[in-house]
Amino acid sequence: MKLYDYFRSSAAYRVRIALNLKGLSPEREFIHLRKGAQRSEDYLAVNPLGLVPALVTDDGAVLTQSLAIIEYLDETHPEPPLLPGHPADRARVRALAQIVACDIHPIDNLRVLRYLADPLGHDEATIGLWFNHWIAKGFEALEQFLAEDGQTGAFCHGDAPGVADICLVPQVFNARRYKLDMTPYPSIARIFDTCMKLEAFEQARPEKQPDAE
Ligand SMILES: N[C@@H](CCC(=O)N[C@@H](CS)C(=O)NCC(=O)O)C(=O)O
Repeated sequence: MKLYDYFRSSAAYRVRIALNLKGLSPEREFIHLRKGAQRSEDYLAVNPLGLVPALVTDDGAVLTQSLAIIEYLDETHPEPPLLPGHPADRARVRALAQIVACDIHPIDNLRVLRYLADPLGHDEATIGLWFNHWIAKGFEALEQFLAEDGQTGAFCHGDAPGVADICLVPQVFNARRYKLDMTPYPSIARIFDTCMKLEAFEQARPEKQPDAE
């Protein structure tokens, strides 16, 4: 297996956590997003989206989209499971994960932030406001779902880490980078702290990656 990765990519961070939870260590190639390597001819031949992560399976299939990759890993390496057994529970976990992966992350992506700067002409402070505004909007809802549902345990769903936690942790890293006040989100902060006590999350953090700057 080979993972196309970048230390600061939160979508790649999700996949790194899932790989660690499954005890898998694929070969890795680092795509320097700030230098534009995601738009190189070589990488676009792997992933025409020009985004990381991408995972090449042992059979040579190229998988894209972090959540699709994580579900592939979960189906091919079922232990420990990253989704619960009951369909309604799986839907809950996927919904929590998608608050981050579909509603927050895409509008705070590097290419969006760059477009806000050029050609739209917004300065760094305004772009910081945009970034945190959309995280706060998503976190308000996520916090409510977590705080008000008895199915929330030590982690987003029960007492074992799963797909929702895998999405939550990298998004909290992004929020911290832009100094978002986390006090309105005590459940998110508590689950983040619980996750970071696990080696799978800790070893996948951006600063611990070989390409970290
Ligand atoms: N929906 C995709 C998002 C992937 C994505 O947006 N990756 C970001 C890094 S977190 C990226 O490659 N950005 C490069 C760019 O914006 O040019 C997934 O979940 O894998």
